[in-house]
Amino acid sequence: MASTMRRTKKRPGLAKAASQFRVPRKTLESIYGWMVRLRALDERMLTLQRQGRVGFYGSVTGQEAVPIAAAHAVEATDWVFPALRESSIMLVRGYPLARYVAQVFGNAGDGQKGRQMPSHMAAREVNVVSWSSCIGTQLPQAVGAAYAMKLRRERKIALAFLGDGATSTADFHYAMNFAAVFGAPVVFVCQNNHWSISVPTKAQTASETLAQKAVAYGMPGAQVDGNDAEAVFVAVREAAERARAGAGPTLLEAVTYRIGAHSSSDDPTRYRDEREVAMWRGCDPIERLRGRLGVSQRDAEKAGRRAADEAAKVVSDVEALPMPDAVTLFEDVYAERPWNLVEQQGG
Ligand SMILES: Cc1ncc(C[n+]2csc(CCOP(=O)(O)OP(=O)(O)O)c2C)c(N)n1
Ligand SMILES: [Mg+2]
Repeated sequence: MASTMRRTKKRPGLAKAASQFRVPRKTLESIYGWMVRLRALDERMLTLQRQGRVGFYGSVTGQEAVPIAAAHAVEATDWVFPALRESSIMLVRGYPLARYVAQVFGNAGDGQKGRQMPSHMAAREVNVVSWSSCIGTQLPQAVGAAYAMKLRRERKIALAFLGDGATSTADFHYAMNFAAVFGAPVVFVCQNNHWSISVPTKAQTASETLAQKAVAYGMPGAQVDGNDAEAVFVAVREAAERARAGAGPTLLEAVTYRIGAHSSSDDPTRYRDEREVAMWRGCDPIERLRGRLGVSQRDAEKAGRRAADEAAKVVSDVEALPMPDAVTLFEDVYAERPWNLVEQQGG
């Protein structure tokens, strides 16, 4: 029996901030600023949803370090395949906040013309692919895109996000397998936020960690503290550079916690213990980076207020926009519009 088992060369380890990359202070300050802005935006948008002004919203409260630090760790030309909580990478890449917020309203300011579910932002201009609500489907798509980049010798990578729940999908399996076998330049970042709606991670897998799943596929895997922005930056940067250099994929497990509800349609008080939430509030990633940077409480509050004002201003501007023009219904599907659509459109 032992002869059929091979000893694995690579063991998942904990990526530490003190690695070969020193994260410049300016980068950490930028990460901090974006995390503060994202938290304020989420608070504003969730309030709007509760007031019935937008239909749905998914916040990332408590998990800001992962998307924001990852966005800083890769090149803007790398392609991002988000799971549920990484749309903010678009903002870091320069996508206008008003256009981003308009997506939630689905109005005339929305680059997606009101066609996607609220909170499912995407834009080709910033290399962020549209995400689908179907868990895990982005993973084989990311691997396929990454493999194409390799064949074209582009030296670009795909950054593919997933939640802990997505590790139970078939898509996860064949994405991981294909990526390792074909050496696709992809970095998988699994946000283990301890819950898949009401299913806790321990009921999701019998593996000790999610990172160790990488070993079986033959790629490096590492667990990283997902509430430590600096550690996330280092881990993603290292994995991205390895992929870029032709050394293949990596699975990172960012251990974090979803402080809020799964989405605006969820009530987590029905399935989880508030003491657990309180414990994780004490590991807040923004507070952590504030301490690391030595930002005073007063300056932090000022930055929070500035971010809240910015979110409120953008929301009031965007909410005043009309619905998308009905004629946009006819756009983007056909290169040459068939006669019956031309007729319906009114010539
Ligand atoms: C294939 C599939 N199964 C089930 C669902 C319903 N569903 C939506 S979100 C979700 C939980 C996802 O959890 P996780 O991957 O941990 O991401 P998180 O929401 O925690 O960020 C589930 C089960 C779905 N959308 N798609
Ligand atoms: Mg989860």
